[in-house]
Amino acid sequence: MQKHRALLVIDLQPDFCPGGPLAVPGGDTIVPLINQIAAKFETVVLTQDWHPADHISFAPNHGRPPFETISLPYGEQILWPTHCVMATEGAALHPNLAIPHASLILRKGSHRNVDSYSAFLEADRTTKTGLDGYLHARGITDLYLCGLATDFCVAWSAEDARSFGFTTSIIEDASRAIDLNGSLDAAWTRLAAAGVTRLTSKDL
Ligand code: VGL
Ligand code: ZN
Repeated sequence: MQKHRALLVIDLQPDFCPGGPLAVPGGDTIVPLINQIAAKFETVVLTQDWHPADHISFAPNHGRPPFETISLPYGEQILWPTHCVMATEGAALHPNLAIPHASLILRKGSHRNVDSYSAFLEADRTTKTGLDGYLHARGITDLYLCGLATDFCVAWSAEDARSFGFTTSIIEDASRAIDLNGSLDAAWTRLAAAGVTRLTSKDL
Protein backbone atom coordinates (compact mmCIF):
# COMPACT_ATOMS: atom_id res chain seq x y z
CA MET A 1 0.00 0.00 0.00
CA GLN A 2 1.28 3.44 -0.89
CA LYS A 3 0.60 5.70 2.05
CA HIS A 4 0.63 8.96 0.14
CA ARG A 5 -2.38 8.18 -2.04
CA ALA A 6 -6.11 8.26 -1.38
CA LEU A 7 -9.26 7.23 -3.23
CA LEU A 8 -12.26 9.58 -3.27
CA VAL A 9 -15.56 7.87 -4.04
CA ILE A 10 -17.96 10.63 -5.05
CA ASP A 11 -21.73 10.53 -4.41
CA LEU A 12 -22.48 6.82 -4.94
CA GLN A 13 -26.08 7.26 -3.73
CA PRO A 14 -29.39 5.69 -4.80
CA ASP A 15 -30.84 9.03 -5.97
CA PHE A 16 -28.14 9.15 -8.68
CA CYS A 17 -28.73 5.54 -9.76
CA PRO A 18 -31.40 4.14 -12.12
CA GLY A 19 -34.79 4.50 -10.42
CA GLY A 20 -33.67 7.65 -8.61
CA PRO A 21 -34.84 11.22 -9.37
CA LEU A 22 -31.47 12.26 -10.86
CA ALA A 23 -30.44 8.91 -12.32
CA VAL A 24 -27.04 8.79 -14.00
CA PRO A 25 -27.08 6.17 -16.79
CA GLY A 26 -25.28 3.07 -15.51
CA GLY A 27 -24.69 4.73 -12.15
CA ASP A 28 -25.14 1.52 -10.19
CA THR A 29 -23.02 -0.62 -12.54
CA ILE A 30 -19.73 0.82 -11.22
CA VAL A 31 -20.27 -0.26 -7.61
CA PRO A 32 -18.54 -3.70 -7.84
CA LEU A 33 -15.53 -2.16 -9.62
CA ILE A 34 -15.26 0.61 -7.02
CA ASN A 35 -15.33 -2.00 -4.24
CA GLN A 36 -12.40 -3.79 -5.92
CA ILE A 37 -10.44 -0.59 -6.47
CA ALA A 38 -10.97 0.54 -2.87
CA ALA A 39 -9.26 -2.61 -1.59
CA LYS A 40 -6.03 -1.27 -3.13
CA PHE A 41 -6.14 1.96 -1.10
CA GLU A 42 -5.32 2.41 2.57
CA THR A 43 -7.08 5.78 2.65
CA VAL A 44 -10.58 6.00 1.18
CA VAL A 45 -12.97 8.94 1.53
CA LEU A 46 -16.66 8.60 0.59
CA THR A 47 -18.78 11.65 -0.17
CA GLN A 48 -22.53 12.16 0.04
CA ASP A 49 -24.51 14.88 -1.68
CA TRP A 50 -26.63 15.98 1.30
CA HIS A 51 -29.17 18.75 0.81
CA PRO A 52 -31.91 20.27 2.99
CA ALA A 53 -35.41 19.92 1.44
CA ASP A 54 -35.52 23.68 0.76
CA HIS A 55 -32.18 23.66 -1.12
CA ILE A 56 -31.54 26.38 -3.71
CA SER A 57 -30.53 23.83 -6.40
CA PHE A 58 -33.94 22.14 -6.47
CA ALA A 59 -36.13 23.19 -9.43
CA PRO A 60 -39.46 22.80 -7.55
CA ASN A 61 -38.25 25.33 -4.95
CA HIS A 62 -38.21 27.93 -7.76
CA GLY A 63 -41.45 26.71 -9.42
CA ARG A 64 -39.37 25.83 -12.48
CA PRO A 65 -38.84 22.67 -14.51
CA PRO A 66 -35.55 20.83 -13.91
CA PHE A 67 -32.41 21.36 -16.00
CA GLU A 68 -32.94 25.10 -16.55
CA THR A 69 -30.18 27.45 -15.44
CA ILE A 70 -30.70 30.47 -13.18
CA SER A 71 -28.38 33.27 -12.02
CA LEU A 72 -27.53 33.32 -8.33
CA PRO A 73 -25.18 35.62 -6.38
CA TYR A 74 -22.39 33.05 -6.73
CA GLY A 75 -22.97 32.39 -10.45
CA GLU A 76 -25.01 30.21 -12.76
CA GLN A 77 -26.90 27.36 -11.12
CA ILE A 78 -28.48 24.41 -12.93
CA LEU A 79 -31.85 23.57 -11.38
CA TRP A 80 -31.98 19.87 -10.55
CA PRO A 81 -34.82 17.54 -9.68
CA THR A 82 -35.09 17.23 -5.91
CA HIS A 83 -32.37 14.74 -4.90
CA CYS A 84 -30.30 13.58 -1.95
CA VAL A 85 -32.43 15.20 0.72
CA MET A 86 -30.54 14.71 3.96
CA ALA A 87 -31.40 11.56 5.92
CA THR A 88 -33.66 10.11 3.20
CA GLU A 89 -33.02 6.63 1.75
CA GLY A 90 -32.02 8.07 -1.61
CA ALA A 91 -29.24 10.06 0.05
CA ALA A 92 -27.72 7.04 1.81
CA LEU A 93 -24.56 5.43 0.49
CA HIS A 94 -25.39 2.82 -2.17
CA PRO A 95 -26.31 -0.39 -0.28
CA ASN A 96 -23.85 -2.50 -2.31
CA LEU A 97 -20.91 -0.25 -1.62
CA ALA A 98 -18.61 -2.40 0.53
CA ILE A 99 -15.69 -0.32 1.74
CA PRO A 100 -15.54 -0.92 5.51
CA HIS A 101 -12.07 0.62 5.79
CA ALA A 102 -13.19 4.04 4.46
CA SER A 103 -11.96 6.52 7.07
CA LEU A 104 -14.12 9.55 6.28
CA ILE A 105 -17.65 10.10 4.99
CA LEU A 106 -17.94 13.71 3.89
CA ARG A 107 -21.32 15.35 3.36
CA LYS A 108 -21.60 18.39 1.13
CA GLY A 109 -24.27 20.74 -0.18
CA SER A 110 -25.96 21.14 3.20
CA HIS A 111 -26.11 24.94 3.17
CA ARG A 112 -29.52 25.99 1.88
CA ASN A 113 -28.30 28.93 -0.21
CA VAL A 114 -25.30 27.43 -1.97
CA ASP A 115 -24.71 24.25 -3.93
CA SER A 116 -21.52 22.19 -3.68
CA TYR A 117 -20.59 19.90 -6.54
CA SER A 118 -17.01 19.88 -5.24
CA ALA A 119 -15.94 17.89 -2.21
CA PHE A 120 -13.44 20.69 -1.40
CA LEU A 121 -15.17 24.05 -2.03
CA GLU A 122 -18.81 25.09 -2.18
CA ALA A 123 -20.18 26.85 -5.26
CA ASP A 124 -19.43 30.28 -3.74
CA ARG A 125 -15.81 29.17 -4.34
CA THR A 126 -14.79 30.31 -0.85
CA THR A 127 -16.46 28.06 1.74
CA LYS A 128 -14.22 25.05 2.39
CA THR A 129 -15.51 21.64 3.39
CA GLY A 130 -12.21 20.96 5.21
CA LEU A 131 -11.30 17.98 3.01
CA ASP A 132 -8.05 19.63 1.85
CA GLY A 133 -6.90 19.94 5.47
CA TYR A 134 -7.88 16.36 6.30
CA LEU A 135 -5.93 14.93 3.36
CA HIS A 136 -2.88 17.18 3.78
CA ALA A 137 -2.77 16.38 7.52
CA ARG A 138 -2.59 12.68 6.67
CA GLY A 139 0.31 13.19 4.25
CA ILE A 140 -1.75 12.45 1.15
CA THR A 141 -0.28 13.87 -2.06
CA ASP A 142 -1.98 11.83 -4.80
CA LEU A 143 -5.74 11.55 -5.29
CA TYR A 144 -7.74 9.14 -7.40
CA LEU A 145 -11.40 10.00 -7.99
CA CYS A 146 -14.33 7.88 -9.14
CA GLY A 147 -18.12 7.85 -8.75
CA LEU A 148 -20.97 10.13 -9.85
CA ALA A 149 -21.18 12.15 -11.84
CA THR A 150 -18.04 12.41 -13.98
CA ASP A 151 -19.04 15.78 -15.45
CA PHE A 152 -20.32 17.41 -12.23
CA CYS A 153 -19.25 16.34 -8.76
CA VAL A 154 -16.28 14.21 -9.87
CA ALA A 155 -15.00 16.90 -12.27
CA TRP A 156 -15.42 19.82 -9.85
CA SER A 157 -13.76 17.86 -7.05
CA ALA A 158 -10.84 16.92 -9.31
CA GLU A 159 -10.30 20.50 -10.47
CA ASP A 160 -10.29 21.73 -6.89
CA ALA A 161 -7.98 18.90 -5.84
CA ARG A 162 -5.45 20.22 -8.38
CA SER A 163 -5.83 23.76 -7.05
CA PHE A 164 -5.14 22.48 -3.52
CA GLY A 165 -1.90 20.95 -4.81
CA PHE A 166 -2.78 17.27 -5.17
CA THR A 167 -1.62 15.11 -8.05
CA THR A 168 -5.05 14.12 -9.37
CA SER A 169 -6.49 11.36 -11.54
CA ILE A 170 -10.02 10.36 -12.51
CA ILE A 171 -10.70 6.64 -12.96
CA GLU A 172 -12.96 6.86 -15.98
CA ASP A 173 -14.43 3.36 -16.04
CA ALA A 174 -15.32 3.68 -12.34
CA SER A 175 -17.31 6.88 -13.00
CA ARG A 176 -20.47 7.70 -14.96
CA ALA A 177 -21.69 11.01 -16.43
CA ILE A 178 -24.96 12.96 -16.61
CA ASP A 179 -23.90 14.56 -19.95
CA LEU A 180 -26.28 17.54 -20.00
CA ASN A 181 -25.87 19.77 -23.11
CA GLY A 182 -22.29 18.66 -23.79
CA SER A 183 -21.21 18.85 -20.16
CA LEU A 184 -19.04 15.74 -20.37
CA ASP A 185 -16.82 16.97 -23.23
CA ALA A 186 -16.62 20.40 -21.60
CA ALA A 187 -15.56 18.80 -18.32
CA TRP A 188 -12.77 16.73 -19.91
CA THR A 189 -11.44 19.87 -21.63
CA ARG A 190 -11.32 21.79 -18.32
CA LEU A 191 -9.84 18.78 -16.52
CA ALA A 192 -7.04 18.41 -19.08
CA ALA A 193 -6.24 22.13 -18.76
CA ALA A 194 -6.12 21.74 -14.98
CA GLY A 195 -3.67 18.86 -15.25
CA VAL A 196 -6.00 16.07 -14.16
CA THR A 197 -4.96 12.63 -15.49
CA ARG A 198 -7.55 10.37 -17.12
CA LEU A 199 -7.05 6.72 -16.12
CA THR A 200 -8.84 3.42 -16.35
CA SER A 201 -8.89 0.96 -13.48
CA LYS A 202 -6.39 -1.29 -15.30
CA ASP A 203 -3.79 1.49 -14.99
CA LEU A 204 -3.87 1.33 -11.18
C1 VGL B 1 -24.44 16.06 -8.60
C2 VGL B 1 -25.94 17.39 -9.68
C3 VGL B 1 -26.45 17.84 -8.49
C4 VGL B 1 -23.32 15.05 -8.70
C5 VGL B 1 -24.94 16.50 -7.38
O1 VGL B 1 -23.13 14.28 -7.72
O2 VGL B 1 -22.64 15.02 -9.75
N1 VGL B 1 -24.94 16.52 -9.74
N2 VGL B 1 -25.93 17.39 -7.35
ZN1 ZN C 1 -26.85 17.90 -5.48
